Amino acid sequence: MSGVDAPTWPEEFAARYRAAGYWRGETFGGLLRDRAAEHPDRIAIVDPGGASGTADASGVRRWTYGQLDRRADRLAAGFLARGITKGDRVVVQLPNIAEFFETIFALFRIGALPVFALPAHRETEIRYFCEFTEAAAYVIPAEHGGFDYRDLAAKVLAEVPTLRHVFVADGDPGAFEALSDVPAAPGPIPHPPAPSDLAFLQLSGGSTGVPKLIPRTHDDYIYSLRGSNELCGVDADSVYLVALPAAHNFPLSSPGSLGALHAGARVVLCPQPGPEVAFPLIESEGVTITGLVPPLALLWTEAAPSSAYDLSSLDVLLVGGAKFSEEAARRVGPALGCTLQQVFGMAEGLVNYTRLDDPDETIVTTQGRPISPDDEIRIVDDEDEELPVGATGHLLTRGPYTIRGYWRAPEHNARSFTADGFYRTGDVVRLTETGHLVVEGRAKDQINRGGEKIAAEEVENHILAHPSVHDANVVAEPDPYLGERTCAYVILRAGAEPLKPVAVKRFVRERGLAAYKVPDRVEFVEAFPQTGVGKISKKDLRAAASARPDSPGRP
Ligand code: OOB
Repeated sequence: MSGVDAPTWPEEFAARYRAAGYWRGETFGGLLRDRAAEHPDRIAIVDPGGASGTADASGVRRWTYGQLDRRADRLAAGFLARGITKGDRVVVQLPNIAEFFETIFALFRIGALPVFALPAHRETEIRYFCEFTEAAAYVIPAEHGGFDYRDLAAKVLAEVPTLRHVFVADGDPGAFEALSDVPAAPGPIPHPPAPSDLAFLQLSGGSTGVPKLIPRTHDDYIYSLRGSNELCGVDADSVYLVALPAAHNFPLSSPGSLGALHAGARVVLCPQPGPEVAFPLIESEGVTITGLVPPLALLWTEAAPSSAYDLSSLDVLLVGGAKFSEEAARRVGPALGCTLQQVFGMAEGLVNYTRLDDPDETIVTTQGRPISPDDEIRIVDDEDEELPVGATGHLLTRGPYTIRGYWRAPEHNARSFTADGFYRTGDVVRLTETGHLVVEGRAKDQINRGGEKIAAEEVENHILAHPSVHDANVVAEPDPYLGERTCAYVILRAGAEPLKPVAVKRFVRERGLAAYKVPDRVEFVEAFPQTGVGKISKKDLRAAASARPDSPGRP
């Protein structure tokens, strides 16, 4: 991997990770080729949506490993013919449809880098991803969830000079090119990526004004897949249900769809994560494993006992992305008849799992332990001093699949990584006697809204753009379903027209921000609480939000 766009592992670490057998010199293009050669006729992808192309009588599309491999080859040739080459960035914003996999494997093969946007992102985020990465292309569905992505693409295309292509993967392409028109006869790939090259850019949850981009290599990510498969019991007979948005790191790699494809297993795409859509698919496709954020795990747990569907194929339910309460965790096994596996991971790297054979108490009370014996964990105080085992402090980590820096962000990297390369996770944790981590809180200025991460500063900046607003602070408040929701405290300008909360929400939404970032509650105040040295005290604001008499999270 080139050190130009992001810091990489020093050679002594890289050598160690290779010698230990973590980095085995595999690429994503190669792994699909290998699986297709081993068992071309096994089913790789099941897309129940029947979006387009070959569907069986029920509208379900099934692609074998051989078909996925050939489709990726042909699409790779088509991308090359359109001048998309190694190192080019391509913003991929697709829902859970089969074309997501065809697209990313085609890009992996030619060494172009998918930038994993989420379907919820809107103009502000997409324009930023395209501009910042100088993207050459943008891949969208025509419509999804009642939103027309072609309108969004037209705006972004007009604003971002590097953007040369918009490909529409599903539905009427309108003014753009249909992805299905791109494939061409495969030929030699001029500069195939090396295992140490970047494979893609993942998005950080972030705590700053704009999201950071996470550069992951073939070698490091594939190691995390292999390690995850082993710990989650994924093998060629597994059936993984992608219930969360496919591009997110959790359903992508923990062990996720890519872990399943690495194992030669079957990936079933779930268009909606609610029980009414997921449960029938679990029954009809014999799903064995899936991953959910806590609010969805709660819904599934509540729905399962009275469900008419047979969920007995489900062996493992992974829950992560946000803290899963002990009480909720205890209910999963009895309600769903499967093993709960807690996962505490991050797109920057480190992933912790409870082990399938851990005692029940460990499974319900901890967030697991790292994948790798070479995942280094430090728990430190505010001065970076190591704390005694069992004490609660800041989690720092370094290891064979944790990045050494964000992409093109040297100033931010100086703050987010220690001089010796540990990533400052922003999580506040403690270690149990058994070596399991318990997440106790968070030091980063972020709201974790049921697993969806919101950087307070990003939302504050948008509220501050309102002409009547003097100052704004966004904090988390407890929510019984989501765990946390957002509350914006706003000071209006002296003499400004009084505003209603709904006007602030509308203003933020109309600035083209993903809906999950729009504040759940807006409160107008005269002043913000201050710390002893006159800084605004977010701690006091959070306490105020939690203590409101009508706060839904109040016990
Ligand atoms: C996953 O990845 P991201 O990048 O969206 O968010 C990472 C952050 C962590 O730093 C932590 O603050 C929080 O999400 N988090 C948890 C958690 N899992 C993630 N906080 C408490 N308990 C948990 N179990 O969210 C992610 C990536 C891979 C696998 C699973 C989750």
